[in-house]
Amino acid sequence: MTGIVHLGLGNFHRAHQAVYTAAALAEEPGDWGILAAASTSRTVVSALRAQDLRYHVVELSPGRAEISSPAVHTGVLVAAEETETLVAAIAAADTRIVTLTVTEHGYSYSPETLGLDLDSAAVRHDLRDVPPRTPIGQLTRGLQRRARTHGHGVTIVSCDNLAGNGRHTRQLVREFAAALPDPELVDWIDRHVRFPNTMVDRIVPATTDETRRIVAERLGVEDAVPVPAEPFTMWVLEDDFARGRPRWEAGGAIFTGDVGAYELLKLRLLNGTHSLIAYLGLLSGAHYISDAVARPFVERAARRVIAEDYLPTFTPPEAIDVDDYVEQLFGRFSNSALAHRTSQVGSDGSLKLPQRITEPVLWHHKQGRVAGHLALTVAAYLRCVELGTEIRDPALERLRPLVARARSARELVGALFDEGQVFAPELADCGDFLDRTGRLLDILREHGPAQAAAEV
Ligand code: CS2
Repeated sequence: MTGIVHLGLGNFHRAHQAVYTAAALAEEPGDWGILAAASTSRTVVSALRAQDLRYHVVELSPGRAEISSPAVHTGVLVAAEETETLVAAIAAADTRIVTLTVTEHGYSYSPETLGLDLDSAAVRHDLRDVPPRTPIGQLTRGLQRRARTHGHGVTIVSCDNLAGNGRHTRQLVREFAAALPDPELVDWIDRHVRFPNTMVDRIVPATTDETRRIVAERLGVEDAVPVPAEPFTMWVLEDDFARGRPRWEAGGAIFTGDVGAYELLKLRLLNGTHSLIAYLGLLSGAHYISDAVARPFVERAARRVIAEDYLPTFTPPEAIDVDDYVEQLFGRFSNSALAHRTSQVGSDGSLKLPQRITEPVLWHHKQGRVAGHLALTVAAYLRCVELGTEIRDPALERLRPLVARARSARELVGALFDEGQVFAPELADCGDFLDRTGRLLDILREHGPAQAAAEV
């Protein structure tokens, strides 16, 4: 029976929460089947329906592939086409948890204020009495229906790389609810809905023909949508659930009050460093993260951004040995079997970078220091934008005119921070950081990434 509704049926969900839920149910059976919604794409939904909702996770490391098949889905659907079914499922009394992997893009917040982007066409659309298109609209409409029908509480678990993801989701849902003509809804949400913070971690690239080939060769079955993943996996959650949860500990999940420390550890050391590796890799012709980090200048820059710019800015969780964690990270980045594309990690930089670098840049600025490798991260991102490398990014249309207009690298950096609607306005006041970013962009233009990294 369905106990969990999931928004965001991408590879990450299928190699992360689904795997933990399968382990939990194997140890302690319960009504925790997952109904998973893709936002607009039919590809995975049609394939899974044709395969009786079964698929394989292929754990890859050089010379090794371990295959498993988590059988936890009770249904799949396309949110854009079956919105009523989705809202009804979120509202169903049997649904006790709603999980989300909709990426930074899916939360409809303004990058400048982090509040709900009430000016966006999608949010304005969803506030009318119509089938909602945004995940925040779908969630809130589902909650509204719960409040008006049976009134049972529910837990919403964000599994995306946002700082304070539970707290942030709660804020966005409350803001959406407050904008509806329903004066009691915010109060109902406050009393009945929990939003635990979580840290999720597993490198899960896109499916390739090679992934399909491994499954066919090993098991003799055709799986159109297997998921490649690294062996490493981690899930850390606050144990704050309104109506129970699966025994995710069975899959290794950690429940702690200290999720914030894990979140910063991961968002900065893994994700922040990943972005730098991806942009330096793209600028030096590396298609894969493992190829990028194999370049000595990229590895050096990655080690320095961790040691000099990220590590000083937070206190790691007590249970973690940071040196081991960092060594393990480089092992993970170097996993060539994953074929993790630099363009995939480099995509959506306008949404990812603010989550990864804003607080650290401000932290160093307050100490009177410029975080040089964070400046390099932004400069390399801008260089990819101006060269038109193969990254997808919703801000590209907005940024291209700034690129065309700017007469110097420093002017372009100023325009990005002032008018780009990418970073929080406080960053525009970090003049030394902007100067350094401009200087590094100049070096990237004239001498390329290795020279820029050498001159940070
Ligand atoms: C990556 C993440 O694409 C990206 O930005 O940094 O998807 C990363 O692979 C995961 O967060 C790992 O848990």
